[in-house]
Order: sequence, then C-alpha cells, then structure tokens
Amino acid sequence: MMIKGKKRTVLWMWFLLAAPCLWAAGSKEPAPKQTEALSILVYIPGMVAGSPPYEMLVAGAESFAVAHTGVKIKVYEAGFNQAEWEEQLTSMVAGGEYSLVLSSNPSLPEICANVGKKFPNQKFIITDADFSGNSQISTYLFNQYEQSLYLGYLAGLITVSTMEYANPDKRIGFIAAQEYPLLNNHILPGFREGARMADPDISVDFRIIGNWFDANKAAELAAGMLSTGVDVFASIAGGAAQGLIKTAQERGAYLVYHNINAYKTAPGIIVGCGLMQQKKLVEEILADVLAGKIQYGTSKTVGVKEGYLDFIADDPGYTNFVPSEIQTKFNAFMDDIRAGRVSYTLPGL
Ligand code: RBF
Repeated sequence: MMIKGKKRTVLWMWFLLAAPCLWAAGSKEPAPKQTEALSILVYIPGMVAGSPPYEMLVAGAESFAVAHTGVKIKVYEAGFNQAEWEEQLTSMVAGGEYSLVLSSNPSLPEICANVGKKFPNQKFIITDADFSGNSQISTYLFNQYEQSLYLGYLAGLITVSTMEYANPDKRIGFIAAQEYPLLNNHILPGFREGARMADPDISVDFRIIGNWFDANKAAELAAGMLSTGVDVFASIAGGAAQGLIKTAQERGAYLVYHNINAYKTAPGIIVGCGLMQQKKLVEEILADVLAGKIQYGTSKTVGVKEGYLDFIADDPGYTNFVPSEIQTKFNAFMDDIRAGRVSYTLPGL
C-alpha cells in the first residue's frame, strides 16, 4: 500500500524525530568506566585570563596531560565571588570522578579542608599556599617574600635614579587587589625591605583595589599615587593590573612585575620582571602524583635557590631600558640572592 501526500510527510517527520532517540536507546551502554590513570580537576579560584599564576597552572596541567596517556584534566573557573568557592568545589567533587583537585591560591587549603571532610578520599594539591597537617592536602609555597625583595630592590634603585620618569621623591607604590596573609606578611614587607636595601629612606605607598578585575579602579589609584610622587610601581592585582599599566604608559612611570615576563606589554615602562616557575612546578608535582610520591599533610617552600623563582635579566625590556650601572648593581644583587648571600628573615604567615 502506498502512503501519499500529507500522511507520508507526517510519517517521515515522525521517523526523523524519533529515529535518533530509538537509536540512542538501542545503543545505550553503561557509562564508561574510569580507566584514566589520573583524572584531575584544575580548580581556578577566579578566571584564568589575565592571572599569571592561573595561566601557568593550566599550562602545566595541559602539557602534562598531553605528554602522558591516561591523564585527563578538567579546568573549572570558579569566578570572582569568593563566597561561592566552597559550594562550587563541593559540587564539582561530589561525583567522585576526580582523583585529584589541583589549584593555586593561598586561601584554598581551608576551603579544601572543609570540602575534604565530606569526601575523605578526595586529595587536593595546592600551590602558592602553605598548609600542613591535613592528610588529604599537600601544598607548595613560593617564597614571595624573596621575589618581592629583589623586585623592591630594583624599584628602589630606579626611584633614586636619573631615569626619564624618576622624580626626586624617594617614593614607590604597591597596588594590591585585596589584602590576605601572604600579601600582608610576605609580598608587601619583602618589597618594602628590598627597596630599603637600595636606600633606607624610600617609602612605599600601598593601595587596595578591592577585587581582582577592576582595571579602572587600578588606573584611578595609580593616577592618585603618581600625583604624590610615586614613580615606580609593583602590583598583585590579576587582570586589574592592566589599568595600572595603562596609567603608567600615559603619564610616564615604571613598573616592576611579579611572576611573568611582561616586558612586551609595555616596553620602557615595565622594566623588571620576576619569574615564577609555576608551570615547571605543576609538571613536576603531577609526575610525583603518577609515581605515588606526594606526601600529603606537608607543605614545601620553594624560591630562587630551588629554581622556582628568578628574575628575567636577558630580555631587551630590561637590557635596553635600564641604565647599565643599575643593571650591574641589580645583577650583582640577584647573584647574591641566588647564592644565599642576602640575609633576611622570612616572616611567618
Ligand atoms: N591572583 C591572580 O593573579 N588573579 C586572581 O584572580 C587572584 N585571586 C585571588 C583570590 C584570593 C582570595 C587570594 C588570597 C589570592 C588571589 N590571587 C590571585 C593571588 C595569587 O594567588 C598569588 O598570591 C599572587 O598572584 C602572587 O603570586
């Protein structure tokens, strides 16, 4: 029997709509077994773009996953509402699909400790943090006092120099996104101490943005600080640092930059960059995870001597724009830092 006209069209439509469902139902298989050697949740407390520690964390995890079969990663950006982080992490690990949560942030261990109470088999590794005594958590702390010390020293040499944008005021600036123990106890004091090693009369103007994304607020703060005689800045501000860079470019001021090679962002303005080897650290940590060599419950501090922090002295952004007598002084200081000849007391957190 032939089916014609409208009726045939309706039948065809029914077939087209229903077929995929019938096929899917027929081919339904049990959910794939978790066969990966390692399934990692890379938990980003913020956004990746514009935040060097997070960019390097993701880069390290991705390169490790590419180089090792059986390693799967999922990157989750938790956004800037810190009040939501614990709940978000809880729901991410509730399914038990991740053998490891990997993150980087000094405030994360406490959140992980709370989440871990509900999921006693869940393991957490957090860099840029210091937390010990919890058998589910392992942390690695970058010695940011040290990086701030040498960046502060360079900022100090520049503010008392005759460089184009340097003024006679012995005043440098530090803009932070928010206050937290690592910032208040290591980063800012290290910066101040380093500047004073260049000249004891240097003062540091410290301002807070209030979040990690408001570039306009950072620009406003920078403009105010410039008016009070600040001529060299440092910042720990994630994406908001773009506002400071813009103001420094427009008005003429220098920046020293933590953690990454940012010279190309503003040549002649960003004149000194530290380097945090977060990517390398993450790759090594993950190799230890695969080898079963992680010691949970412990915290390890890594700095220049261990090869996880340094200064980028071979970039034209430094060699072409910083006068040679400052380079000579600063490079000698870095050699002393590397050799452990600069004595300082690492404050508690
Ligand atoms: N650093 C960033 O680069 N971007 C961020 O969004 C960011 N958010 C943070 C949120 C909190 C609550 C804390 C304590 C730190 C945050 N950091 C962020 C700082 C980062 O972990 C690190 O300490 C600094 O970048 C210095 O290396």
